Amino acid sequence: MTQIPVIDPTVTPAWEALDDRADSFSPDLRSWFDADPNRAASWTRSAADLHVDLSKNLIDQGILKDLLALADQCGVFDLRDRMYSGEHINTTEDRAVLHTALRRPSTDTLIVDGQDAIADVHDVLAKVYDFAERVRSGQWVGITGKPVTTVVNIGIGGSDLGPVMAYEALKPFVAEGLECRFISNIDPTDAGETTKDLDPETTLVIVASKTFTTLETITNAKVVREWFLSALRERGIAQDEATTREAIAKHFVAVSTALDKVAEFGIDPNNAFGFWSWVGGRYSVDSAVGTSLAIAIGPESFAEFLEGFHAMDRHFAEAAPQDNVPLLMGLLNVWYSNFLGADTHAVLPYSQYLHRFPAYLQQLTMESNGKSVRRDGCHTTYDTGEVFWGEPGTNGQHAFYQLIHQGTRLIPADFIAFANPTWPLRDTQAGSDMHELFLSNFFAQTKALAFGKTADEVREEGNPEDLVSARVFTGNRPTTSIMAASLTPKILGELIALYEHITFVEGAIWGLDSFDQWGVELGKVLAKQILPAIEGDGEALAAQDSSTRGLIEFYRTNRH
Ligand code: G6Q
Repeated sequence: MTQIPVIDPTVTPAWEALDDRADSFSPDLRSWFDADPNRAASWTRSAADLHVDLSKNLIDQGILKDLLALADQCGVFDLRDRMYSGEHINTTEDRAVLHTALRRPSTDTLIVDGQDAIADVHDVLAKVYDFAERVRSGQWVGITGKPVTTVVNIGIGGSDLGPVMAYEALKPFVAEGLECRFISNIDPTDAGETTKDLDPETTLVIVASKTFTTLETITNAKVVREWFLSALRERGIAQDEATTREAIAKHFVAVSTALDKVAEFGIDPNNAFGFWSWVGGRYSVDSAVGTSLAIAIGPESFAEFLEGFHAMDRHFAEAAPQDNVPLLMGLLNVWYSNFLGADTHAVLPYSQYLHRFPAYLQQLTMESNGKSVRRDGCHTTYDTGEVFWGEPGTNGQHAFYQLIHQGTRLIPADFIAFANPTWPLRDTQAGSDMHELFLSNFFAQTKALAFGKTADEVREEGNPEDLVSARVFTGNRPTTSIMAASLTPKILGELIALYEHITFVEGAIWGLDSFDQWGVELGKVLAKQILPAIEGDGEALAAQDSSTRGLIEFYRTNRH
């Protein structure tokens, strides 16, 4: 098994230096900006096509120097290189971590466990692209000869959050006449609502599951197959075994690493797209798990999406530490979490298309770094894994921004915006460009958070003295502004890879295996054990603790 040196970050000289700095730290963004007219320029970086302004963070050159030393002393660069080269850095599962291989050009070679991973990736990509093209062109038809108009992706967690987020983000690139829907929850509402107005003759179902054993996904897949066949039968279609098999073959495909289980389910393995154990679920949107997206936006746009990831991968691998944006953003998160007491981190996209991006990042960051045991089995003595959360601007401004501006907690926030709108709408009466109204909020919010409003400024506005303190904004609320020209497939790939690598950096500092997810397991096992109690098995009910038993009894009494 690969041995990864584990360093307790708290005993490094850099950690001690940062601790000392934090003790006497009194940030003052107003005076820092006044004293240094170049502050914005000197803290702004480019990463692929992203323009990243770090200047409104609570950081100075001394802190930067210590944070970079911390990365070095914790072995971040060594671990990054091991990841890229295919070493088994997911030590608890003894697996390579190679999402970066999913987006490398076909001319590259990377031998992992005796197999060329890049060649494998491009074989599957070619199959996905060919399939996507056939669906899009109408060459792939259903059992009654009709082309596909709706793709239903059934998956959960990593097999859902990425595809649905990217589909929503790239709606303007979706082919006309095609729609994707997503079923993830085992709450029957999800399958019920998603299929209720669907035409089975024009529906293509993608069952996406790495393991093909996930209860939610397999149950939803069976339920949707049932709906599909009975809807066809009501129309006099698929009445015998042969046509039933043909209907399933034409309307159900799978994405999985377990092709034997796909066949057991009844899906033709020829209609299955594989991936590999070295792709973690939450790092899989750019593998065959993105097949629904590839159909929706087409192979050309999907290839651009992958190019975006790759551009950010190269930046993370090649940019000098002081210019390396994922490294800097990951280190800032460590600074805020471990030295300044931040518990959460907001991600606030000024783009309605990115409305699922915070939810996607919640899985990426919290499933990766929500851990309290290091690779060496020792408990951490420091905090890890901030709570990531957010909503698109400007909606959040009228909801929870109050707490970010004037609350007692430190909440570092990433603001994301694009120079060009997809919808160039105007308020003709006021003569204003809507996108400019929108972006004025983006610029205003980070300014207000950084610089606040002093008591004297409040007084100068003519406010009565007894209201002054309530209207003061302390400022010094840290933000990072990320901008790009437009939200394209390539830019989306860059953004996702940026956060993948930020997550990597934090996990590496904290000594965690960011690529396992044992915390997901316990609930899965217990749910299976509890089901008989719900179904009426007295012995299983008696075996429960008193609270769980009481809740199940309430359920059994009230279920009609
Ligand atoms: C992601 C996790 C988890 C996983 C789901 C679905 O990193 O492993 O969210 O993606 O549990 O698993 P399957 O794809 O195997 O159904």
